[in-house]
Amino acid sequence: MPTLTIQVGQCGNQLGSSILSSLASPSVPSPSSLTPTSLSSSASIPVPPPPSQFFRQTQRGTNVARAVLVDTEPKVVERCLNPLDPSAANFRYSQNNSCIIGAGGAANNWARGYSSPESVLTSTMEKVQSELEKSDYTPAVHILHSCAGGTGSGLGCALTREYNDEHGSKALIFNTIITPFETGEVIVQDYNAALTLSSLNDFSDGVLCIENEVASRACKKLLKIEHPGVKDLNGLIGDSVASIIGDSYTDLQSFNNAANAMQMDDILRHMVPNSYYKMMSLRMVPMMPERSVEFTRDTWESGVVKRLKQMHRCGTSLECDINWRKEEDVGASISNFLVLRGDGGLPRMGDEKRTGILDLERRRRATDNSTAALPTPPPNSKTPPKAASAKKLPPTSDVWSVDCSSFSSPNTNYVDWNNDPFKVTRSHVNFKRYEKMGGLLTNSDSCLKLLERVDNAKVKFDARAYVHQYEAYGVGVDEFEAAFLNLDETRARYRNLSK
Ligand SMILES: Nc1nc2c(ncn2[C@@H]2O[C@H](COP(=O)(O)OP(=O)(O)OP(=O)(O)O)[C@@H](O)[C@H]2O)c(=O)[nH]1
Ligand SMILES: [Mg+2]
Repeated sequence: MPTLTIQVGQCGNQLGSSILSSLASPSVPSPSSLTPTSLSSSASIPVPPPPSQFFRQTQRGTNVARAVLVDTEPKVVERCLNPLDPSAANFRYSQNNSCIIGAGGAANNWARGYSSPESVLTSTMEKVQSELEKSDYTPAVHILHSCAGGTGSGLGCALTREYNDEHGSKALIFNTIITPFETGEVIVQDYNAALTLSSLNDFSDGVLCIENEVASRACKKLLKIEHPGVKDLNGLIGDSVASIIGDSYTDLQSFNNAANAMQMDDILRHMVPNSYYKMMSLRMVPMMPERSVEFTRDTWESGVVKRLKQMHRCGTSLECDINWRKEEDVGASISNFLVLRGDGGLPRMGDEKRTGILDLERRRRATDNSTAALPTPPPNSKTPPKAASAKKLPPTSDVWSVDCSSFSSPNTNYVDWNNDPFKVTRSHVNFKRYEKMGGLLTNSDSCLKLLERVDNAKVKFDARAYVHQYEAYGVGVDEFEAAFLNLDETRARYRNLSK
């Protein structure tokens, strides 16, 4: 079943491009997925196609995103449609699927984006409809936008409402939103964020909130990028989201058929069993500089899964903030969805038994000029080349049998009204260059920190600061008060989870 991506505003379009590019990246099938014939043959290792959920393939094999691009200014959409270096792109958008409405943006005003003329919504929904007609089912929709600007937040919410009105009975809506840095960006960002969250509470089926602040910290602390730019943030966020929504399976038997892959609808149904609780957060392990990936060996239970569990336990988004002394979950969870990708590993240097695979891999990379050379530590790398270490290596394990019971009840603190709070899916296709990786989607009271930021908006609102700018587009005192009430109720519900 397909998933339609709708990218709205600057952030939505740039981020959508990164997520789709990550989904379309050639992954490395792990050794266990190779048959003896393919190991001994001189053919290169087959690279699995990108998930058909998100792409159509043309007869010439080009991946075309099932996506609609929307903005109120042309620059970003045009860059998505016509990348600077088309030969480096691993997918493309359909030129007909873009809607550039107006010319000057929505001036960081949620109300201006939300109250876009009917014709704007109609022309966007026509593009959506024409994409829907290319598939047999009404797809789930993934809507991407920031919640600080005017177009992504306001128009993104209006499109969510519109899709819900037209297709809500048949299809689910998943919003991925970017929350702004806590200070120093748009002066009315807290208003825009509050109005966005409240509106999505009403019309979306699930909201994944990603904080720019956290992404930036991850780039600095884990990817060792001194001054991360938007491209760095999007690369990291794109990988994290793709690690969750890309094809994964409940067991090895279902792996052979792409139709069995976990779909966006399945993820939403699992994550949001009760429509009063729609907010999700995301974690990914490992995050490390590209140059270090090749030299790192990890384990499953005592590595990837244990670190994700401890991050979940202490409510932190990044591994560098783990507190290993915490022995119990700090809060209560409604649901968790864990995705494990990879296997016992790409061949290790000097592993005689795997030389055949190593040769194949070397040959494959030699013909793939978009990938790095074979393992040789970069001259100034500060990361110790763990892979080349002569120390005892962990035994090769199999992703299909990794024990994830630390996420099951009672090892994790779940609400007692959800009978099926934990799901794990897997794939032995490696995610990009990671030998083993895990992504974790969580619906828990960890969203409270974000909801507390709404208080900043209330302080401004009490002084009626900038409210007239919103009134000019039909969002006045009553609408603000209704939004704050909506979010106060959401906050109270999440708070009560731990009581
Ligand atoms: N992670 C990430 N954040 C972005 C990106 N572009 C903008 N932002 C954030 O998004 C917010 C601004 O929203 P934009 O998406 O630029 O605004 P817009 O939706 O185009 O709306 P207007 O320009 O006001 O019409 C700020 O918090 C930025 O930090 C991006 O590519 N990636
Ligand atoms: Mg803009």
